[in-house]
Amino acid sequence: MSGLWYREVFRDQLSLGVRVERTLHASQSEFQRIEILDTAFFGKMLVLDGIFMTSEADEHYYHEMIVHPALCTAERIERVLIIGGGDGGTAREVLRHPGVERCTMVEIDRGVVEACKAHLPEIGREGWADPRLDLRFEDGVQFVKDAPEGSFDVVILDGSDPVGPAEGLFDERFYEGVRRVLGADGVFALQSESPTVYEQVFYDIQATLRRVFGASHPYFGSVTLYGAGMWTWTMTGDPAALKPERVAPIAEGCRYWSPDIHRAAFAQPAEIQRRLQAPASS
Ligand code: SPD
Repeated sequence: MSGLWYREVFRDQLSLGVRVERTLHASQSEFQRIEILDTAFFGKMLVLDGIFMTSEADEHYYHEMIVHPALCTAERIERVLIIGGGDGGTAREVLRHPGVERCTMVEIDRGVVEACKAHLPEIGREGWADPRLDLRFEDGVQFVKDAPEGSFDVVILDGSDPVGPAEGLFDERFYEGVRRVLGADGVFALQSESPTVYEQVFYDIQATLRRVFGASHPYFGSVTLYGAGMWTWTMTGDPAALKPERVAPIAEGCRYWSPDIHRAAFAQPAEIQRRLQAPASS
């Protein structure tokens, strides 16, 4: 055996461990502990406060799924806002859409972006240099409060788990702010956790989106790094509104997302469907 094991622990009940070859970066920012590890299994990976965020080996499952369902269905996509997403993977996928004129990315922690640009450039790639990227180091909750009504077409929330600096991003008032900054047909898409490991968070997100936006469409997939089997994302727009002219320029370059995966991903597991359809689901 060589190297050390790094473990993410879920709810003090379960853990996922990976053997680490080398630590490429470790620092403590104003907000969190930032680590970039080199591993044989996942390649390089980003860890924030002990929570596995993204890895070279499986980042495409997550980033393609948080971006393309919304961007291939929304009525307009010229003005996209990303909250979080400090590794750059979400911005990279957004900027593959030629119809995006400006992608504003609001990341609270400059340290995450700097560490990823220096040690994990394989995630953000050419997105970092795209002139359409407007990168700001600010608190996403405050940014949304201050942004003018109807100033974005799509908002993507690429946050961490609901602990630490990401906690406010799971709050109903924040969702109300997102609704305000979106135009009438705007779409909100977000990572909505594991329905097994973070079961209540998943159902709370659905209930809150329904109250605030009148709709929530969860979709399902898996991301090995998140150690939870099934993973979910959710959007408020109509999943059936796939636009062929949006799909055409990006489909070839996708490793996971495709129109078939898109349609399949919105099929709800029976028990989740029953619970979401129950009158006062929470
Ligand atoms: N359990 C970890 C969930 C992390 C979701 N965000 C990942 C950020 C990747 N850009």
